[in-house]
Amino acid sequence: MLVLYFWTTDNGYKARMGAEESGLPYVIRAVNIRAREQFAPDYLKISPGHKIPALVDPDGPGGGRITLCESGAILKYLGEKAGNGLYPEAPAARVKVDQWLFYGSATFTTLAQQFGFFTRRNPEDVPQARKHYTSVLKDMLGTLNTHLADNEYFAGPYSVADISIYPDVHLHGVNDIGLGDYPHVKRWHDAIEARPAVQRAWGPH
Ligand SMILES: N[C@@H](CCC(=O)N[C@@H](CS)C(=O)NCC(=O)O)C(=O)O
Repeated sequence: MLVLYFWTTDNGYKARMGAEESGLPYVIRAVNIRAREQFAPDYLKISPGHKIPALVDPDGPGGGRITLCESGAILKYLGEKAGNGLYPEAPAARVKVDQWLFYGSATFTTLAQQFGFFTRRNPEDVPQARKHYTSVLKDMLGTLNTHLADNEYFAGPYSVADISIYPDVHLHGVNDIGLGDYPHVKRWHDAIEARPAVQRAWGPH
């Protein structure tokens, strides 16, 4: 049985959405990062950079146990293991899924987290940083909106690429900025939000 190390953050929800969409049996182990549980020596063996999410598969490729951190790598692993189209098999289809999967992991979430820090969590108000990251997030939402004007999902059918972008649109786009200026992002967000697997992933754990 897969074990997903999870906490209720954007990256945590990516992995949980991937697990739910995969249809593979899994259990959740909560790692409370506010209580610094990510620094437990046993957990560091799975996630050397003390981050959630992480995944352990006792039945990995070749039948051996594998451990994995980084939400993008976890999404790709789950998609490949599930073989249900979440991560496509055709090399040509993978090219664009990879592009948007990496955009979600490396660009969108990383910068959206800075927005979250300077608008929500930093006890000191730093107006210049707040203004900068608000403008960065709006610019990225504009990029997403332009792409989604001509595409139902980011890279062909619904895939791990969409999952890697969804949580920060849900958390910061919907709640902080609002999607009124980004109608195509709203259409895409609402379609994903309605998926039963996504409802389960964002539900109680
Ligand atoms: N690039 C990583 C980032 C993971 C990450 O930033 N995790 C945060 C929560 S969203 C974390 O565990 N922080 C705790 C820490 O750094 O000690 C991914 O996509 O999984």
